[in-house]
Amino acid sequence: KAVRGLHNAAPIKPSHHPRITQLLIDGKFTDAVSGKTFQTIDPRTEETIVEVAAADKEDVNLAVNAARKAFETGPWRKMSGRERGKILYRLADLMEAHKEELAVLETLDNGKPLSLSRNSDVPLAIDHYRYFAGWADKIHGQTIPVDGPFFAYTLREPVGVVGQIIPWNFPLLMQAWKLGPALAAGNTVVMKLAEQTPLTGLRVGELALEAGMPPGVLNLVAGMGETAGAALCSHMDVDKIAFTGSTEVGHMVMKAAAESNMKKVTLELGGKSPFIICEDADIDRAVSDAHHALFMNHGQCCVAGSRLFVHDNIYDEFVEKSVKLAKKKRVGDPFHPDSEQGPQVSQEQLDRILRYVGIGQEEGASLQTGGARLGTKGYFMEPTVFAEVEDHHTIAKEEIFGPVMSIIRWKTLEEVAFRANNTTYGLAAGIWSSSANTLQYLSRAVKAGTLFVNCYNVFDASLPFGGARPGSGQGRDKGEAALSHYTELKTVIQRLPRNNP
Ligand code: TXE
Repeated sequence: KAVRGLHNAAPIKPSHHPRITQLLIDGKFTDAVSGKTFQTIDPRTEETIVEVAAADKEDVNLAVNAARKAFETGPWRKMSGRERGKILYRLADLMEAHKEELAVLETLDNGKPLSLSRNSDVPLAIDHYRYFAGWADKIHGQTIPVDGPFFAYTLREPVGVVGQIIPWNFPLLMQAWKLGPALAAGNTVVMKLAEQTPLTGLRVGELALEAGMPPGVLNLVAGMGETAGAALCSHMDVDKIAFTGSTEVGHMVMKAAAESNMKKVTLELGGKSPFIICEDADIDRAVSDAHHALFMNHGQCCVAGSRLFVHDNIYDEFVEKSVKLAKKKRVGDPFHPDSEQGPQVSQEQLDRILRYVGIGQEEGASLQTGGARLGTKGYFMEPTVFAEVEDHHTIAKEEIFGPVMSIIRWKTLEEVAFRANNTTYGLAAGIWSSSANTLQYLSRAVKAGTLFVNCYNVFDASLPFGGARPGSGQGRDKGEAALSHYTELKTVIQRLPRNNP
């Protein structure tokens, strides 16, 4: 049964409501110093879900002070890795015990289908805490042979007070990607949650306290980027900042770090990921993978396969099948069990997507389906497909971050590899072929931090993730690689009483 049209129906009542709306500072939930709040909006109805305390510079200062005190004098750093790991495992268990509540709050705040929150965001976030809980007692240095009567070795120590800023597209998961390695390594954290989606992050803060995380180890501030976010980036007592968000703000984060105390910086920024479909691909599976690569999470995905390069010989069939799939997509209330696409997160994002659709048409791409807002209430957008997109079109160059597929033609492997790389981004890429030689060639030729081969959107906690080129940022989230950004390597050289035997 199609649920298109449900965007106009009365909204389904969620089974859980947010309770936690204050900032978490030094182990306590508190109002902002200014007493100010902001509204978090239900993207289905455009109505306020709840008012949330709006952090500003003073709150960030308090949170950083609490994190500093907890780092220098609290039990966290002195605790064995195994003890810290136990607390992270407990957090994961508590999240599991409250998984339905977390899924409901995530959908309410972000608009993604409840099935996606339940089957993807929540379990992936829980997995992530468990994965890094397992690392907590396995972070170690090396012994290194040196000339002379010395014993030399390295220690991996926590960096200190870490600032983290996350976006709204995967609120729980981005929180987990950032907190997992930072906490496992013994740092203390001040995290700024996205202003569009603060609800699940705050609830996880409450669960972290329940799991036994000492006060000041995890501080959560909700608030605007220009105020709370900027204050965190420029703070003189923050040792490292980790950011996920737009490339534009990534520049500001780096600049603020450089102009304050030169804190360490890792950035996970935007993308314009190429997905190259070869003529020998299993066409139905490739169409389905390309569909999910782009439309997953309503296109609000930094790795979205938003430059779909399809070989000339299969182009027309591919477009036809892709359009058919997009037309079948069920858009409606994300709490409806049949809904596959809910509303975009905000008016701002919806406007931005519609603007890009207009530019695509003006510049001569062929709109095959969609292209308009659905209904008049809620940020619902029609699944949209453009064909005959050319490399110079704006929609082939800039991140749209919405359910808008752009299908581009190619003819030779060398040419498509060059065109795929002809961008400042390099977050992810996909290739689909049944030839081992072609896959080997493209796997090496295409520049990307993550390459999906005959698949897309696989996000295991153990796999490093990040940008291979400046426009997509620097450093890696996830996997063992993430730990290197949250530890300092200390080299210790000790004189031996006599030369080695
Ligand atoms: O991002 P922002 P927005 C891309 C995507 C999207 C576009 C704009 O293309 O359409 O960015 O989205 C905080 N100092 N991505 O405006 O502003 C902000 O409060 C410090 C890709 O939502 O970058 C939020 O917590 N922080 C991306 C976070 O930055 C600041 C995911 C991200 O918001 C700040 C999201 C400042 N001056 C958007 N200004 C991805 N890589 O997945 C804002 N923030």
